[in-house]
Amino acid sequence: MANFPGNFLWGAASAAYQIEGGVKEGGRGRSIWDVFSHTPGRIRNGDHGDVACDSYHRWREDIRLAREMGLGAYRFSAAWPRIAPDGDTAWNEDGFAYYDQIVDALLEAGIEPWITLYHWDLPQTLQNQGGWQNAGTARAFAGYAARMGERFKGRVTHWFTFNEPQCFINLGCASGEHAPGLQLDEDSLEMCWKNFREAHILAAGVLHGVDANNSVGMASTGTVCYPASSRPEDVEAARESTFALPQGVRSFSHTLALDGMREHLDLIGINLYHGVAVRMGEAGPEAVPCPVGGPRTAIDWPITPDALEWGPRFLAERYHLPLYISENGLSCRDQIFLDGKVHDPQRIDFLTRYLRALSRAVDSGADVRGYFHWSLTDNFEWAEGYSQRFGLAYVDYATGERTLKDSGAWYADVIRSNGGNLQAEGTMRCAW
Ligand code: GCO
Repeated sequence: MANFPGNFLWGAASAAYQIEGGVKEGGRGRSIWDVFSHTPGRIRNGDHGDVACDSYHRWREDIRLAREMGLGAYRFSAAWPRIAPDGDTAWNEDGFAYYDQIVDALLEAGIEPWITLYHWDLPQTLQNQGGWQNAGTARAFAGYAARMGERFKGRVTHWFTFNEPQCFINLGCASGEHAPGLQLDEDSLEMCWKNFREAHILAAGVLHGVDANNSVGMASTGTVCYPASSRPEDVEAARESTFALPQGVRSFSHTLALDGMREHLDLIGINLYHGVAVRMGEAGPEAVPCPVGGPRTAIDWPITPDALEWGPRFLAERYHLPLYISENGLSCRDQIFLDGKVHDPQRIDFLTRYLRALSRAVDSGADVRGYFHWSLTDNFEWAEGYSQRFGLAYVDYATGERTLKDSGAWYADVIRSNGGNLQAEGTMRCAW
């Protein structure tokens, strides 16, 4: 059974709007998520990100947690409206200064900062000018990327331009479940895709121009299919279904973001939470439904560890680029127990299964170089508000206090042993 390569990168991830709060501080402009979350009926329970985990003030505590777990890297996003409050070239020094502190503290702690430039918080001013339907947004994004590259040159060398274009275009502009809450027609959606692609290509170009050492990727998502059995025809059915041309705008496919982009990417980030079992039927590939009463997370996503083996394998075969799992994790109904701790055996069990699957992908030769757990702390889960807890650390939203969960201590062991503890019989390591 596998060992992860010696230089395998173990990290955790977050995103600005989900953790920062401080939405009116430090000269930050408004983003589409500020407006959307304050529109009645959009977010569960009327929640919003005005305070969130208050990481705008408590970022030191986040880094302390990261250090305690021994993370090799922390993937976080910069809020574009902190850097460019109106999305134009009126740069906001306070915004840069906020991320300066974080980057410097991470480096001092021996943790690589990996910055996502766009985790969905478009400056509202740019939305008012057409948002992703407007080619000007792509040019503005490239300007922002250039400034970020210059500011962090020599300190940050790993960049994700975009997080999940499949989501911000489909959920944001087609179904309207996410900001900016639009329901555009097919032609307009096509414009969004075109402008996003252009934005990535321009930004990758400027980041490489600023520093030849920069590695530029994208965090992509999509439906991953895995074979329902080891029969070669089921493997073929799963491979085919993972990349089948998407039917209609609601389909989430990696191909939408990654096909044709190879020369503009140094690495691929895969956000992967669950997949679909597929077998070869009489008439072609067919999905095998999840078992009735089968395991599911608190957000009701099925628990399908094999997806973390086959997703990376299929993407490695198709794109031939270094892969990082840029997000994987689950929400649980976490609580503080009477002993003051947060016991989350479901998370440890889930991660053990998924990381064992990932090690099989590595064994098979897929070039997977790192894993970022989603998320470092509990945070604002978009349309679900604060109802879903994905963190390795629990956040008491009333006080802002963070408590490392059992899974956080366990993940520290994963990191220390480079995955060695995943192979132990049974997985439970609970203090109770
Ligand atoms: C996404 C985002 C994250 C989510 C996470 C859990 O994948 O939607 O990248 O911001 O919080 O995936 O849903």
